[in-house]
Amino acid sequence: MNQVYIGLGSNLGQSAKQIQAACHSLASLSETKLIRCSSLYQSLPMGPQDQPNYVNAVVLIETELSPENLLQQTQQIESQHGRVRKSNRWGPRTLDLDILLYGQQQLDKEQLTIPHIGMKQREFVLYPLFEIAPELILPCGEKLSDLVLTCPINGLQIMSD
Ligand code: ROI
Repeated sequence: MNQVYIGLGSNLGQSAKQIQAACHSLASLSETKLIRCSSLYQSLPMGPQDQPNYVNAVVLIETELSPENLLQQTQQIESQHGRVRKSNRWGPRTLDLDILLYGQQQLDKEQLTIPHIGMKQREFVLYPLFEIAPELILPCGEKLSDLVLTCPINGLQIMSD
């Protein structure tokens, strides 16, 4: 079993519902168990500011799917949830699923880089991840708790439901 952390984000449509539905979809993947879900967080857009705030979360799954196979599955979930891939890389989206960590593996392929590029600087990844895995050590050897300490919170807020 591989422990895999996935980041979820949405800033179009009913974002909180999208994220919750995506968790259910992840839970029902073959050879996969949903282990833990963070709270939902509201975050300010990184990148162009003329887009709505985001809802973000992080989940832990255990899976036998390979990284490539899991990527296919997460992309399928994205399109089932109305994601339209646009050339505008940093634009708004109904659902974004990012494979953040796949066990201690490091992977650098055209389609897939693990650990996810940029995760170490993103408060909307680090804080939800810390909520569900406070003891985590990244494949580079850095402690998640150290990264969180040096990452500005930038308006990130836990959403109450
Ligand atoms: N900004 C926030 N706050 N949350 C995201 O999930 C997110 N995703 C993105 C970009 C456009 C980089 N900005 C984001 O892809």
